[in-house]
Amino acid sequence: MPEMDIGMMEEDLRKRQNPRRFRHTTGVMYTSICLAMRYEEDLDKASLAGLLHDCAKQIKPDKLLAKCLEEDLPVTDSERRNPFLLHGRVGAFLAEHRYGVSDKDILNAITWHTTGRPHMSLLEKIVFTADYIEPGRDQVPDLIVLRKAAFVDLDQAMLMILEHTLDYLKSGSSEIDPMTEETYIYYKNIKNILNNSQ
Ligand code: DGI
Ligand code: FE
Ligand code: FE
Repeated sequence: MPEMDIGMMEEDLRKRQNPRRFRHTTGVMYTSICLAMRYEEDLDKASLAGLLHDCAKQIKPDKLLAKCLEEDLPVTDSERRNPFLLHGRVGAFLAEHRYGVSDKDILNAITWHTTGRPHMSLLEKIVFTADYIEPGRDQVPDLIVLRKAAFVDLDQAMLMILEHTLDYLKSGSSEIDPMTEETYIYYKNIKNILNNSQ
């Protein structure tokens, strides 16, 4: 396993990603750090997870699927039809085997950053949210409200992001992955339970 510090990983990604994607990558890293400060998550874990979350994004969808089959990584029917969704899973594989990351929470945050999943850890929610609100993101509705919400109530921000994503997917012809839908229902229920108990 290679010995790499985070600075070396950043330099490696700068070479592999186009400038726009690399800017997004560092945007997600710093936004994850900010959220980690707010919610008292480990800053080093947030830096690594944010930096590496899209480390497989530049790989073409057919190659992502091939890599999963080659390495025996799980692939759902929906992912087989929409293999770009696998950039999280392959990203986690590369984080472990190319960059030497062994922390399961970091690897899970990378794996689940696109669809989310029910019962996400704090770090998983931080990376999922940072991916959506980082400073370079545009063309997203309600960004001002969403950015503020992320620093007030992370589960509320999760719900808003999932709502936006589902609206966006329904307005086009993209297939909704069952995990995105499940995650949405999970966070909607969390908010309902909390609201009803107040
Ligand atoms: O990799 P990024 O572009 O930074 O962000 P991401 O990994 O969250 O991917 C965002 C894209 O993924 C966006 O175009 C919406 C899409 N997406 C999220 N959930 C689903 C989905 N696409 C499909 N087909 N199905 C989903 O459930
Ligand atoms: Fe991504
Ligand atoms: Fe991203």
